[in-house]
Amino acid sequence: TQQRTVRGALIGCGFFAENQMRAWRDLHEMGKGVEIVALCDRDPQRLAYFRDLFGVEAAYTEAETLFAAFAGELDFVDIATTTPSHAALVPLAARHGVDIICQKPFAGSLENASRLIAQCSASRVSLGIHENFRWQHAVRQTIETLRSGRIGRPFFGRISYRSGFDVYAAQPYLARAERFILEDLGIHVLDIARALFGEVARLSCETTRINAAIAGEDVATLMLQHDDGITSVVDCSYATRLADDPFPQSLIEVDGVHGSLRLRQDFVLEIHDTGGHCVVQTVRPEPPAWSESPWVPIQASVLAFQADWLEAYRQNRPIETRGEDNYNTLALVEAAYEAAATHQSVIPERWN
Ligand code: NAD
Ligand code: 89Y
Repeated sequence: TQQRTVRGALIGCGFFAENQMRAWRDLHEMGKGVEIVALCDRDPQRLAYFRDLFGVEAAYTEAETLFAAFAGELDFVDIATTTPSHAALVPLAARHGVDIICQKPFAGSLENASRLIAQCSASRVSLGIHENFRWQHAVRQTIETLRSGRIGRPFFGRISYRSGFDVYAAQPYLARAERFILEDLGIHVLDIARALFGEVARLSCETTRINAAIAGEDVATLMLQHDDGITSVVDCSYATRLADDPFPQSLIEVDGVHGSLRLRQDFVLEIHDTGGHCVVQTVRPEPPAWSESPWVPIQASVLAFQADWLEAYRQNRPIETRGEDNYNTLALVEAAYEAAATHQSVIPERWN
């Protein structure tokens, strides 16, 4: 039987949303039954650019107008705007009864996040956060190998993201943000830490700024103590000069009681056992036709995240990175800023 087409609207036609639109179009062309039928951006030039690029005629500069025009005709909204708009757009979508995907960093504060999660729940709409790094193929393979039990119970982990890539060119707001690497990028790496090792009981963090031309911190080093007794180190930098810059790869080490995992640069996953043997797997992402270097792992993960969201929608199951789950990742970011300011370890808040 033919499955019903799931109809969505995109709000925010900026730099990153282009990936999201291309991924929705791929899913449509794969016969997955999903379509973006309306667009919104408060900037008429960005709106016109997306309308022409993706051939979506219904285009609005105000989200209210879009929802009024499509009353009862939308299944979901994909909110791809930056954080300050979430507090107004999420309740607006919830009031119109549509399921919601919202970009990270969600909501801007734990208080806002908590309120928006409650409003979505009261309106009986799902809230999924576009947290795609745990959907990067190499990261996912590492998570699944660990979860398979192949190296036994883990006791140590390190997730390392060090680059000197000029992220400010495409995302100039990052150079102006008082909070930079932890909120923009560390949030993803901390989410990978949760996906690998579970919730965090306490953490410590030190930060610094190397690039004098930006407002926030561009280096952060954290130590996390997880509920299950695992210790992990998360380290992030956008000030690291390397001839073979790994942007945007996260490199991962996990030591378990029966072996170790090493996710090396360029998509090599090593699985070491207790006998001194090592199996080497290539975990390179399948590049979408529209992907371009060096963004391929992220672009492929956008497609993987949205494919999972669509499957979850059809199966009526929650996605991994639903609002309540993402609250605990946001809480790690908040705790990290507090730990860096006080030089004390901090117990992160947790969704109850
Ligand atoms: P951007 O500034 O290029 O795009 C945002 C767009 O939203 C702009 O065109 C702006 O006009 C529009 N907008 C803002 N508020 C609006 C409102 N109330 N109504 C309608 N339109 C509105 O930003 P970007 O670089 O595309 O980033 C967007 C978000 O995506 C950020 O939160 C960023 O952190 C996130 N991001 C995620 C990833 C990832 O891998 N998940 C990667 C890059 C960026
Ligand atoms: O905004 C960031 C993200 O979410 O992934 C990488 C990025 O584009 C720059 O740090």
